[in-house]
Formats: sequence, C-alpha cells, structure tokens
Amino acid sequence: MKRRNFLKNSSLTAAGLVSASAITACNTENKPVETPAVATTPVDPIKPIVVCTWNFLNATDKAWEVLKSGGTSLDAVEQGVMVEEADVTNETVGKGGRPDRDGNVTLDACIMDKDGNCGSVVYLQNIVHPVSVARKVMEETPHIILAGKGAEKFAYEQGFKKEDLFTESTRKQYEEWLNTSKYETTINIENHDTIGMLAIDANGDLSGACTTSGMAYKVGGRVGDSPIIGAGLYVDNEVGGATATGVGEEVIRTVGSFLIVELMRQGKSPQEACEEGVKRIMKKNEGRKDFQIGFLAINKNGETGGYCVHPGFTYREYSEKGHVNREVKSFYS
Ligand code: SD4
Repeated sequence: MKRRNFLKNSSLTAAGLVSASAITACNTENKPVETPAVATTPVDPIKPIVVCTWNFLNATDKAWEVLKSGGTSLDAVEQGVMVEEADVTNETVGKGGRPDRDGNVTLDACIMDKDGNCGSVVYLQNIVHPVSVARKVMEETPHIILAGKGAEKFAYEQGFKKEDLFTESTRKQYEEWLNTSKYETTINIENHDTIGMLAIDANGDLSGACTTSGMAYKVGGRVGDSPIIGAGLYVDNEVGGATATGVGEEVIRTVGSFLIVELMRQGKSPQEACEEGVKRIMKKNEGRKDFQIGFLAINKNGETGGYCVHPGFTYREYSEKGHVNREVKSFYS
C-alpha cells in the first residue's frame, strides 16, 4: 500500500470514520475497495429541495424561487437566509438582532458549498448580511473565518454598507434590560430564531448556510455555534448536510452538525442521526432541562429529519411535493 493511502486510511480509522470492514475490504493488490458514501442507494432522489430551521416561510420561498429557476444550491441558501437577515421583526438574526450586554449587535454566519469550501464571519458589526460577507471570505480570500473589526473592514472593502443594526424595539428592550442586567446564558426555550438552511439543487448538489445574532445580552466577544463549521452547520456533498439552532455552547461541545453528517455516512437516516445528536448532548447534561437545541438534517436522497430537546422546534421543507412546516419529536415531552 502506498504511504499516502496508508496515512489516509490510518487517519480515517483513528477518527472512527470508516468501519473496520471497509478498511479490510482490500483486493489482492492491496488497493482499497471503493465503499459507498451512504449505505442506501438513492432510488429517486428528491431535488431540488430546501429546508430551514423554524417556520421561515419567506426565506424558503426565496430559496425555492432560486432553485426552481435553475439556480445553484449555494445561491439558494445565501439568498434564502438573507431574507431573515433583513427582516427586522426577527430579533435573533441580522438587522434587528438583540445586542450583547455592552450594547453591541454582533452577528455570526457561515456558508458551505458542494466542494467543501466554506466561509465564516464571527462578531461582525454594522453589516446587515453577514452570510454574504461569509461567502466573500470563502470566494475571495484564502481563509475561512474572519472576526470582528477585520471582518468588518473586509466587508467595506467588498462594497458592503455600514448600517445601524439596532431597531427601535431592540434598543428599547436593551434599555429595559439594563435596569436589571440579569445575565442568563440560557436561551429562552420558546424563543429561537436562528436560521440554518440546507438545499439540494437540480444538479443534486448540496449547500448550506447559517446566520444569527446569537444569544441576547451575551458577554461581549461571545461566539456561538452558528458560524463554526461542523458545529452549527456542515455539508458533505457525498452524504448530506446538517444545521443547528439553540444554545450554541452545547452544539459546539459535540461538534453537532459534523457528527450528524458522519452518522448519516454510516447509514443512519437524517431522523436517526438528529436523534443521536441530541442524545449525545443530553448525555453531557443529565437532568438539565433549561435549554433548547434543534437539529435539522438532509441526505443526498432529499430525505429530511429533525429532533430537539423540548417540543416546539419545527422546520420548513419546500420541494415539488409541497411547502410544509414540519413539527419534530423531542427528547423531553
Ligand atoms: C447561538 N445557536 O449563538 C445560536 C443561537 C440560536 O436561535 O440558535 N438561536 O448559540
């Protein structure tokens, strides 16, 4: 076996990413036998299709419009989540997102394409569309993550405009919050609006995007899971994609979205993989009930699934079969 192949195989084994049978399945010339990326063979894959966390009708409408007109999944997810970034009534994404405890609105976003390229911005201020800055990071720089002032400077260089992200409502809420300055790291169980979106285009190619203002009144400088590739979002065009919403710290601890994609690679359905993802988190938080996490996944066949800690998480799905808001099962009833 060539050294390069040996190293490749040993690192995959060490990471537990391929089964023993796949490794030992060598022909007489000691060349690795190709093993399928997904255990199930697509009979009639559903495409195009788009899914997103929560009941974001307008965002999925927009993404569907892109997909239906023959657009790529990358354009679909970017333009889809931009709808929420611009919607000032959504107070955890883009303009109108709630600030941190120092009164700064700081945004996190990432995007990932069919070739495994990705871009991300963290702690970005004064820009309405962090997802588009993340795409520029992916396409115009040799880097993956830009943070804070550097990300903001880069955005201006790319032609993005400076804009106050506060709205009258979020400023008023913040001023009221200052009266008590109660610091809670948990996100209200009923109140999550982060948008994670996954799409498969007519070519069968998969992309994803995720964007948020994170936890309201977080410590200045805090970054959640949403812009962290593998945590809040992960896409593998051979297997599927996953995204998350909820308390980011818990998602980061298990590298949730990457875990779910790898579970699908090993043959689990999107539903089974999301359930396992939540169970891993709950194992580290035995008895804890004061937080919500919602996972959403899609595989290459266009099958989807979701699971959450508490009832209430839903996801939108839009394909030729229709446009639906799906309720998902939860760990606690
Ligand atoms: C975060 N996961 O920053 C995000 C928050 C979120 O709905 O999903 N809110 O931790």
